[in-house]
Amino acid sequence: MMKLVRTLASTFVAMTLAAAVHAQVPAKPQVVLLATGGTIAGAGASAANSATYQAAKVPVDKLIAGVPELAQVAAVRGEQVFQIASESFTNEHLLTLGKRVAALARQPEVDGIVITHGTDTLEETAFFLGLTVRTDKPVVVVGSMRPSTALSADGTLNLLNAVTVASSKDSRGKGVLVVMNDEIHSGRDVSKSINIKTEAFKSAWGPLGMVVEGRTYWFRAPVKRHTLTSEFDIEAIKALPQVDIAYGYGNASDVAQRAFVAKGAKALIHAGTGNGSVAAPVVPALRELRAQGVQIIRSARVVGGGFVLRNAEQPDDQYDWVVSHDLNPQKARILAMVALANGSDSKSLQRVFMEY
Ligand code: DAS
Repeated sequence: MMKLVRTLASTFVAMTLAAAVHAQVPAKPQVVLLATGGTIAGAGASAANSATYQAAKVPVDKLIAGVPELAQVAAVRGEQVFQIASESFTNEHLLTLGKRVAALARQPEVDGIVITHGTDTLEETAFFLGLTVRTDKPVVVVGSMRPSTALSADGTLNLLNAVTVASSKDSRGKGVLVVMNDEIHSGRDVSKSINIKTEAFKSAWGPLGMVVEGRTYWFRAPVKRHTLTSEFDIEAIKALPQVDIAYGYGNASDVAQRAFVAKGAKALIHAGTGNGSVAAPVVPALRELRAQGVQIIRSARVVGGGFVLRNAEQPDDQYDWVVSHDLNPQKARILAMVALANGSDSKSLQRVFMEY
């Protein structure tokens, strides 16, 4: 009898101690990893292949298994949303991904979301999510410039850093973030600026911070509207309108612009030379297309660090055109699609380009 009492007592003490220890160890953040493909899931024929490889090969569970250190940062579970190279993203892919991110963000037990993504259009997806997903939880988009099979592959550390940022409370409320090469960027500002180096992503106004050895270091916060301060909501978007981009250059004609509209474009982004300049032979076509109800948005092919000034190179007030402010052509396309899906006319479109 005494033996039974002693056994029960020691069991009770052991359970109480375990509960006490468990209570002291804070529960790990719950992070969901949504995999879409890209180089971070890529594989090359040999370790020497840092730029020749096939993107979108490695499945999400292998991505997670490839970085055991993730488990020290967060409880990570994966979903394979797509398995594609990101140059092939469509508007439908954006909507599907955005709705999944929003659904996960609404789940109380989810603390952060990481999206692995090809680097080619990563900046477009990150901006789109920042405009349309109503959450202050960290949403972090991450990719890599080298496949996991290459010497000095960058994907594993990028993924660990992305989960670290997604697990950090101080990442909340900063909009959708992009983590690449130890830097934390705003999804709005960042662009792939170099096509073949690991230091490929630059923000026109600089990164927001850095993540180094498991810690985040912040130096600034976004001032433009995003996520919870956005008037746009992914749940209200049924479809995104066709918006196309036409480059400006010497000897340019209006063939592309007319062809885009003939195929259903509802807005044209002019990737102009200099300050969004429009070549003389192209102006009449843009004015004609505007009169047909197509929105005309002047952006610039010039890489970041400035902005297109309204009524400077063209009489935008007279023509009822819009300027993209500091947004490059590919970012301007994303914002134009979201704003038009929300019913913006040219007046509200210009307001939107100044506020987001
Ligand atoms: N093709 C590129 C893409 O999927 C590969 C990459 O850099 O991620 O965006």
